[in-house]
Amino acid sequence: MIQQKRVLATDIPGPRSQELSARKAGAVASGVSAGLPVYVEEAVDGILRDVDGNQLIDFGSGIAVTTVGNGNRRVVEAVTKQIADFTHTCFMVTPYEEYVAVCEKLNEHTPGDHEKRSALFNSGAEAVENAVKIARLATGRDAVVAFDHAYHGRTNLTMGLTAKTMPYKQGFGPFASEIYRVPMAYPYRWPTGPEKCAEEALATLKSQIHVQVGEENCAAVVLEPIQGEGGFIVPPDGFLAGLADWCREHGILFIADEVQSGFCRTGDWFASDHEGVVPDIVTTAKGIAGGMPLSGVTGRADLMDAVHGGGLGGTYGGNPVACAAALASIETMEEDDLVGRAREIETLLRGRLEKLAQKYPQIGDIRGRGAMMAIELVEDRETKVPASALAAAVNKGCHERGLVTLTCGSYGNVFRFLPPLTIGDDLLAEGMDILEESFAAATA
Ligand code: PLZ
Repeated sequence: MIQQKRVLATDIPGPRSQELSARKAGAVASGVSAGLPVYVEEAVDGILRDVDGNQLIDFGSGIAVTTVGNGNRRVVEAVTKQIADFTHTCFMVTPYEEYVAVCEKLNEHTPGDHEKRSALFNSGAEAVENAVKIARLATGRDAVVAFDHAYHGRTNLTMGLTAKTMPYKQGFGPFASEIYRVPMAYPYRWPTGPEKCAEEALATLKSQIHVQVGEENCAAVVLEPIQGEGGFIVPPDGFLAGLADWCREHGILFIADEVQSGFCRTGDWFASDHEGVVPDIVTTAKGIAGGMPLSGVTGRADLMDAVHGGGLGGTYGGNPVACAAALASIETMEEDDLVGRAREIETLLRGRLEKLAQKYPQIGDIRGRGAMMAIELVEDRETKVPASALAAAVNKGCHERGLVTLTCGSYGNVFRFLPPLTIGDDLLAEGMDILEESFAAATA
């Protein structure tokens, strides 16, 4: 088993990775690009080992997926056993217990103690798409409200819900109809300042929907309780609760897309828990299954059960191997208190980032919760002009030094931290040292 230690054996990417990149160019569609083209051979917890023998510290978790760590013992054992038992029957043909057990766990851990039902799918986009289908059927309404900076996926409906054109939507239209976009409560960039953000964002949303759509035509509002790809935007206290209240008042369903923010990531089971907000429907994926493809839609029993038999499904949704991985991942989260670990990681990262911000005025904002933290880079703190080139340079610097980092944000100027929750404090601290070195080099 590989040691939890950074190793730089060659330049990054090394010769073997470069060879594979050349092979990729001849075989893989160029629309599928790689942020850090090192080819991984093995990974355990916070370390990825590449084909050149480099060992990189992982601050990305494959975009918030390997929450319980790569090579997690419980996941490996559960998956191995399940593969030996059977790999597939299709739950819609001949069902199996693992699917039911995952739905029970989802019903247990998602916000609220009301009667719930769940359905399983393969990807986050598929979960969001099904949540909208269910909301439309249950309400008999068409319109769906989405937010600036939102990311919900790459299928036609979820592309339409996603805000950013390049690279997600450019050239891929026409998009689905009946999607209405409203401003996101984005404290750092709210025109009149962060204090007024919650109240004014809610007022704008209410008035826009009233005038342009009509509340009675709205099936659902879809929101990431902490926005992911759009820049780790944390809405100000009161916004989610106010939104949920307004939805309830008008019979509009509140769909929380917790695909990125869910499963202990933010120091709660779900980001909605932070303010005690109880969504009508929650979508989950990523961290649920330790790297196996699995997603879920969990909602009020009356809504979920409104759908006719055969109305929901798919060949692979809730595949038994993915379900076995999910049960092992959730058990790990429960038994190893990964909610608590995410909070510890926040303390460590926040402390280091605050120090870094004293040194670099380009760090305009530090935000996030738990192990979902970010810094937003700006040209200067007055104008807040996005420093996208600097973000790219720091990112490249981290990669060259053996740290896997990711950027995000509508302007590409947000640097995000998504380590596996099983990473050690030593690797976290070393990662922050590397970030500091990369900042120094990029601003020199
Ligand atoms: N909802 C909130 O974060 C996926 C996308 C990476 P899928 N985010 C990473 C990329 O560039 O494709 C995501 C998300 C939220 C939905 C999704 C979609 O999940 O499993 O990628 O379909």
